[in-house]
This record gives sequence, structure tokens and C-alpha cells, in this order.
Amino acid sequence: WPGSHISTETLRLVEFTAFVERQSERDACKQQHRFVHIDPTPTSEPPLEMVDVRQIYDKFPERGGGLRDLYDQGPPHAFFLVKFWADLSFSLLEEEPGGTGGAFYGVSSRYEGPRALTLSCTSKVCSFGKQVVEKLETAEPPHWEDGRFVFRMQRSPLCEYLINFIRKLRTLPEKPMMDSVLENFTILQVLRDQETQELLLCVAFVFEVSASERGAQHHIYRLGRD
Ligand code: G9O
Repeated sequence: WPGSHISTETLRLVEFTAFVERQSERDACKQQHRFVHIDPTPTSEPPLEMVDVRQIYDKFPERGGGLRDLYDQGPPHAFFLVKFWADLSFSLLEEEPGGTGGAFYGVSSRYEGPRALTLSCTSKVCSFGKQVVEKLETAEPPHWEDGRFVFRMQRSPLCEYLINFIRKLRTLPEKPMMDSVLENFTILQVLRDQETQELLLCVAFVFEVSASERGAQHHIYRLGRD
């Protein structure tokens, strides 16, 4: 795969979406709003720029399985950084104060690769560089499709911490205030072959809020160290 994707020779991230969904009372259909989204990208994109991993060490736990330890163990070409501009403006889904209002908050992701393996994903949600939530998930058994194995983690429920975080963030009156809260909020995802524990991908997420008329955006970087 060319160097414009979150990928190694063993695994590629194809699609990633964090969303909120709510049944509309009027027309019995589901309304979905995407906070962040990574699309299947065309292969014609330019190669990824590199960010020095040391610049973001302090945004994640460093030792005891944190980013510095993980990077030391490698392989270094499996490390990526995604800056998301999250879309938090979802007026079509009116929330009721004091509850999730029947809304479903979830994450769906899709990966592909040449090997049939059991894919596990650890997500660490961090505040001020300290882990506040850790979640371990296993992808559905892979399907062979068009010459490669496809791995899915569909509609995984967001934890209460993240739901409350998003709800509180939305109460702030201005984008600069939301962005200053988000400076200290990060997520680290590590994908491994469950049987061998080989690290296949490590993706660090950092956030800002999107200017409302632009929708969710993202930029992907490789992480490196000289
Ligand atoms: C500004 C906030 C946007 C929130 C985006 C959330 C991205 C979710 C990344 C996956 C986290 C999985 C961990 C988890 O669900 N814990 O429950």
C-alpha cells in the first residue's frame, strides 16, 4: 500500500466513524450525526507528512505500555497521528437535559489485510496525558472479500466518560473554549494480532472542534523519531 494511508504490510485502516444516532419520532427513521470520520481514501493522495513522536509523548501515558514504550518496541512504521476537527453541531438531534435522550453513541471501524488473524484493539482515553478509560475490543472474525481479509468493529458503544465529555463540551459557548479543553484530551488506539500480540497499528488521536459550516475534517501524519 502506498504511504498515504494508516497502514502497514499487515493491516490498513479503511474507515473510522464516531457517531450519535437517534430515532426520529416523526418519520420512524434513524438520524445519524458523525463527530469524526475517516473515509476510504483514494490511493492518489500524497504521502503522509511526518511528526516527531517525541512532540506528543506528554499527551499520552509514556511508560507502562504508554506511547514512548510502544514506540521503543516498534515497529516504527506502524505509528500514526490523526488530528480530528470534530463536528459537534448536531441541531437535528435535540438532546433532552439530564440524559442521552434515547440517543446511541457509537464507533464503527473497518480494517483490511492479507492475513486471517484475530484483531484486537485497545483504546486508551487520556486527560492531561493520564489514562482515564481503557477499553479492549476484538474485531468480528474476518471475511475474505476481493482478495483480502476485511475486519470490522461495528457500532461499538462509546463509554459513559466519552458521552458525558461530548455533552459537556457542547455546552461551552465558543469554539476557542472547546479547543482549549480538547488540548488536554487524546485517545490512543493499538491494534494487535491477538494470538501473537504483534503490534499491527498504533494510532494517536488529537482533537479540535470544526468550524460549524465545515463539518468533520481530519489530517493524518506518520509518527517518526530520528
Ligand atoms: C470531540 C470529541 C469527539 C469524540 C470522538 C470519539 C472518538 C472515539 C474513538 C474511539 C474510542 C473508543 C474508546 C471507547 O469507546 N471507550 O468507550
